[in-house]
Amino acid sequence: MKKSSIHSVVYQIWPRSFNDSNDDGIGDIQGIIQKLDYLKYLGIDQIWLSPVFVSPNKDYGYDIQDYYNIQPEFGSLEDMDILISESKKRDIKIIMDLVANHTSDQHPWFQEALKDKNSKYRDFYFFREGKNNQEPNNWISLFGGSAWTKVKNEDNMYYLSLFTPQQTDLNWDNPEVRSEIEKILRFWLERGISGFRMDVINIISKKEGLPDKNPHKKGYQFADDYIVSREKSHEYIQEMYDNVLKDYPGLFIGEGLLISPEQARRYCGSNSKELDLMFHFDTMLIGCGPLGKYDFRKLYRWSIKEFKEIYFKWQLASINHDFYLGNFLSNHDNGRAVSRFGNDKAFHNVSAKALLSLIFMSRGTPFIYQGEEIGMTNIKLDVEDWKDFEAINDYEVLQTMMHLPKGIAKRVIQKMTRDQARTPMQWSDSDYGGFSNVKPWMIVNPNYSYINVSHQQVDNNSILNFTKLCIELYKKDPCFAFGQIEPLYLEHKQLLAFRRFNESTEYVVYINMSNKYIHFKLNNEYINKELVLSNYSNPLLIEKMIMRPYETIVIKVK
Ligand code: TEU
Ligand code: CA
Repeated sequence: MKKSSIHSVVYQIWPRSFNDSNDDGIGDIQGIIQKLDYLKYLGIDQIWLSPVFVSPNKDYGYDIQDYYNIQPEFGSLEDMDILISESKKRDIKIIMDLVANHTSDQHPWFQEALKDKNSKYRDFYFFREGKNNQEPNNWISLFGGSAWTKVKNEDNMYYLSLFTPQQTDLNWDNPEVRSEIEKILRFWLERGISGFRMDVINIISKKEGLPDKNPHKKGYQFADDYIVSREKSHEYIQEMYDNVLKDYPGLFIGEGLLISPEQARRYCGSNSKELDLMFHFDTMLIGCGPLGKYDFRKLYRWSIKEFKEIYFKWQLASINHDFYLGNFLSNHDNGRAVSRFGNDKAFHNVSAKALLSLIFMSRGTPFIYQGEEIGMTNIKLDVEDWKDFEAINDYEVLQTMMHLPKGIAKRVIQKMTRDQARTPMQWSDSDYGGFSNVKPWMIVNPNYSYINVSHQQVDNNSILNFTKLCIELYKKDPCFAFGQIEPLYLEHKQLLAFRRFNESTEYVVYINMSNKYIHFKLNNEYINKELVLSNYSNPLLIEKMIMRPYETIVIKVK
């Protein structure tokens, strides 16, 4: 376990929408370099860079065609080297995104496999014959529809692609595939990056023989335990650790699709020889039906009670199972946190701050996503504005397979589409939010005129300045990253509260998650203690405590 990397603040950049340096409407690496001073001023320690490798953009970089070169629209290898060295000068580390469950169908390995049935690359992937004029099995793609795509010009032949049909699943059972992945890791680590976020790393192994899931059921089935956290996945990650990761001091984070705390311990517990941190997605799936984010049966209604349950389940599990979590409420796959869990209208400022305070006061490593530090919000996106394959595909699937009327299907997608997270970063109130001098590849949220970095830099009361305070507080005391956590007021319907402590220090955190005034009795001991964080002016610490909508306070008890 690497204490210094875990006790650090990570800022996620989705490069396409971060900053455009050369006026083509697309964010790029030089654009990131231009903003390094801003990131330094914020106080972050590490950048997690969503994929910047050559990609045909079927899944905006998560479909990689060449792992050793940079996407030309983002720049060149030289630009990447400059980014690494300029970041180093500012004491900022770079974590790249390893997408190795699948490659793009344009990757030379896959192209070779298509061209020549006898090529060794055929076994880099899953090519299988269909059964009874149907796909080889009944697995569903995580983006809807069958997980199999028919090979053109070949009879009855399919390949496996658990995401888009252009993201072809790699066969990790093939040792040559694994050594190619290790080569990629070493190449970038030697170039000076300090770690990897590993895309869907817990589904790299698939059940032997690729059998039907729930064969008696009709329709495509989620393969579930046939792909998630199989024993072999652990084996392969351990091999990667032995051969590469253990030689580098950086941070290796796994993206866990449907993981349990017991599995998290195996992936990243303090005795694990696999990774350093894990993300879980339970909070992101709150209010969704059992089929996931486009399962609208619960109408995305969620309660603070459920939110608290998930929160404490994982925070306590991280202690009981001896691992650390990557704590986040936003990323490139989910709508904006303030729009979902806060109130982006009447309480925009305070609710954005309340949510940020939760991320930073939690046990583990805080991750913030570009724009979260200024409280960027969701936007009403028309069908023409959608850029994401998942949104476009699931719009069809919802109508044809789930028989939803068009209007409802549209509302479901609008609410949950990943495009919400991908509108350009709002730097200033000049045209296109200062992201670019030309019309960007994607619509800019019109609220850039008042939600933007330059306004917030000069406003003491801004979300941006609050984020800076949270970062300082988190970094100053390792108690936040590593200390114990004890829930308080578990039964309270609006209040999310807990104690954070170790041998030497102790804090109490109170967050009103609602838009109402709430009341509770404050422990007498805390009344004269130091208030170290608050999102309203003049909070009073009194026994008959009243908290205003989305008020958050942190008291240093010891
Ligand atoms: O996401 C994996 C994942 O779990 C997705 O299915 C996620 O649930 C989905 O985006 C929800 O809408 C990772 C990446 O973060 C995502 O951007 C990629 O599209 C995906 O893997 C495939 O590489
Ligand atoms: Ca550009």
